[in-house]
Amino acid sequence: MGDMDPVKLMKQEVGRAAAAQVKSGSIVGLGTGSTTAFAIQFIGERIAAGEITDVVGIPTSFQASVLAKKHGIPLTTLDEAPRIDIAIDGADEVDPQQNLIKGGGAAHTREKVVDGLAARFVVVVDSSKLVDKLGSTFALPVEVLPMAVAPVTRALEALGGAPELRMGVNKDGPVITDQGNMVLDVTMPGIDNPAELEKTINNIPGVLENGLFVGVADEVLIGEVIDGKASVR
Ligand code: ABF
Repeated sequence: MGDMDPVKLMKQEVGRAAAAQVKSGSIVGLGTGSTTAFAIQFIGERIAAGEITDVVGIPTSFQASVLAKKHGIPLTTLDEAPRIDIAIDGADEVDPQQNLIKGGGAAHTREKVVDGLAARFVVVVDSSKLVDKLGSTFALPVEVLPMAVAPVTRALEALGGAPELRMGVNKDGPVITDQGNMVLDVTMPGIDNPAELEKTINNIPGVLENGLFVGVADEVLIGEVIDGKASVR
């Protein structure tokens, strides 16, 4: 396996497998995160090699836009695109029903728009993201209007959550999303009914979107390393 870190190898292989599903003429939802970054790279390589043509991307974040431009994928918008044929995106947790927690990259609001519109939403994860119950390893991200952080915090606590304002890399200030909002990461002991919780949280005034993606994924590609070799299932 050479000296490449096994997690990076998993992400690379699962990104390659997702990119292989993109057909000529497709409108592709481009997700956010380090695993999807490989899928974007490999889509770009397939375009450059002439393997696929007439592919355009719809980005889910400024990060996805920058990567798409770097790898030569033309971009369009939801105003222009009549449809989205396939969306490729990462996740922070995947349960046995293929429900997801997303938002580790603070991009889940635009991701849910794009991933939800896609005819086919393909999730790319390494095997460490698989859980029996959502919320068991990853706090649920909730995008919140800055003026409403305090009341939303109280409402999430009333639901049994333990919300924390997501701070930036330098820890001096909060993360600001592409929409100019803040993120509360809510530790929830195992989520029993993600469909109900997703609706309840989005009904709290001041909440833009939460990271529960219930019944959205069509396929989950799982990268793993077996006997030193990366494989995808
Ligand atoms: C993004 O990808 C986020 O929703 C999710 O948190 C993240 C996963 O990142 P990575 O692939 O880097 O683990 O879609």
